[in-house]
Amino acid sequence: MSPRTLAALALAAAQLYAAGLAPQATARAASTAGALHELRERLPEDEVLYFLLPDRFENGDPANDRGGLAGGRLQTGFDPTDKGFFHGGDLKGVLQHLDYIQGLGATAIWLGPVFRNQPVQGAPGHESAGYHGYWITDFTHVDPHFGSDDDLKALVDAAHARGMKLYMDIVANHTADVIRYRECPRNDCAYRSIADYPYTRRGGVGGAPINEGFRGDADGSAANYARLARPDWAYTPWVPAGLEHAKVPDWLNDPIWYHNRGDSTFAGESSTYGDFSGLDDLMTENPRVVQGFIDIYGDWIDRLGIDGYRIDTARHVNPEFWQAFVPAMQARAAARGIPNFHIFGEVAGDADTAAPYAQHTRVDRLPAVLDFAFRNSAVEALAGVQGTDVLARLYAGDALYEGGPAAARRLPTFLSNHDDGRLAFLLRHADPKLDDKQLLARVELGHALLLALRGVPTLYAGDEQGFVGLGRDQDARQDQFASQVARYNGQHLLGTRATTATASFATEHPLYQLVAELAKLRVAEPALRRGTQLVRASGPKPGLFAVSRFDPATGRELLLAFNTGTTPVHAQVQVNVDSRRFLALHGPCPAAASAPGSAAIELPPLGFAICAAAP
Ligand SMILES: [Ca+2]
Ligand SMILES: [Ca+2]
Ligand SMILES: [Ca+2]
Repeated sequence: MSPRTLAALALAAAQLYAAGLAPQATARAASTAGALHELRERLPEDEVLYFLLPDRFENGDPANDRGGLAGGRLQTGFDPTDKGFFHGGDLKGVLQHLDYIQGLGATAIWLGPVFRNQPVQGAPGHESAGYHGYWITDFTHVDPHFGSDDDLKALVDAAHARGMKLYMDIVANHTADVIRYRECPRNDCAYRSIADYPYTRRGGVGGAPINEGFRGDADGSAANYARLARPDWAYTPWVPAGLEHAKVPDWLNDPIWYHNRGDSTFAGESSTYGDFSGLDDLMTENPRVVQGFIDIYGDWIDRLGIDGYRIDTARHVNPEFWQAFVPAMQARAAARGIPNFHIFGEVAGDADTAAPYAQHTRVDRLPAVLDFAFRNSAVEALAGVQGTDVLARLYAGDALYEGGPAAARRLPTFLSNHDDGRLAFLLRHADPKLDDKQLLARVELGHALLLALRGVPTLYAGDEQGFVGLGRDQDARQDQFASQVARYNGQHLLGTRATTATASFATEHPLYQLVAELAKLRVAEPALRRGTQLVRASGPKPGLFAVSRFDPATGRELLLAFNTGTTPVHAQVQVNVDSRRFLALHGPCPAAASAPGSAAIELPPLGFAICAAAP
């Protein structure tokens, strides 16, 4: 019996079970309570994540498309023909497609940020909208473009009732761009350093004394920060008329809680103290700011009973903030009956090895970071610009994470995202000669790596429908409901004749089918979720990459073999001497070991196999 048949039978049994209970309200309530109990017990590494931006997923309520605002697109932010504006997707739309998401094998949703945003930002002629959710003004309510707080509660409850978790996407580094500086009418202030513009002088070392007695951020006490009275050490911040109370909670409207040093160059000191393209950079060293965000995000845990937080721009916040914030969120969740609340930070980077990311699990004490090292290594291996040893080096670095390889199993791994582009785009960019069929084969192999290797597989909505994209950022944020963006709709999708001009929720799409098969296999096999991983074969050229993963309870070996090359692989791969026979869970597996401790692996170009060993 193929794993796909097994998974289908299991799903059918679950549906029959649910149908049988449906008429009986008490039984249904018991079933819902059971689903909640079961999901609360699951560990972060047990999940398969599905990441979506609500604006781009499904429009469940056209009445909220303009967010309750009047006027044109520069007032409402709504223009479904422009890739930089709101398109109409919302929380009711996500609710409508929970079957689709669960059918894909996802067990948890990472929802892009849904807090109320400044609808439109940018210099005249360069405006775009807060459809992505990262320009927050009100941290305590859902943006009306996405629906209401009650819609979010309904979505969380519906996900929980079917055993799925929901992770929210949060920001503590910055708010929307509301604060301006008198010195820069075009809102393009260069960064001014602490050495050149100390906190205790007005506008530079020769300026008038201000904030007398402030000892700088080396002293994190409330008493020290109480001496910080004037925010004009580097620039003269001001808030435009009408926006004096744009931010909620109201304390956020005072410039004293911000760095006010101009735009980050993303290097040196400015990486944590500078404004991210004008976004107001919070003074996250200040204990008032720390407590303010503990209150804000603790409250969402209390209100909704959500299952985790993805932290945006985590690397641009000082480590001491996370050292206080993370344990506070974990304690809040534990008190709410959520023992396995997951927290992972976005530490973006180009490196394909662990060190630049792992330091944030040791210094900042973030429990996990998004695994950019996996993404970069996988793209290099799949593009053929590196041998499979890039993957071996990646996993050797698991020792660097706080908690070592066990902690590495909790890193959300991914191939595509909304900022850095989709896998299919990156592979086509690396080799523009690849045709759709060749590209699809590599994207399929990529998803096999994602779903079978260590880490928490994180699917980016639309990849399972063959979305490619024409670049990064807005060009990687195609609509899954019928799009009106000509640039999106002009592109071929992989594995289908459809384009994004029609809705993309086809469960028969080959990528949807493959992901569903492998995600369900992962859920069924503890070795793929919680098992240790041992690299068995890698090399300096494209070709064989093999690992073994071991069931944490029984020690049973699963041999995983991948061919990143375009010629067949014939190789002997080391296995445990007790692994004498093999059952194919996917792809071609040998029936038996060739000799104790060695199995013959045969893979077609870009093929892969998952083989379960038996004595
Ligand atoms: Ca809508
Ligand atoms: Ca600003
Ligand atoms: Ca910052």
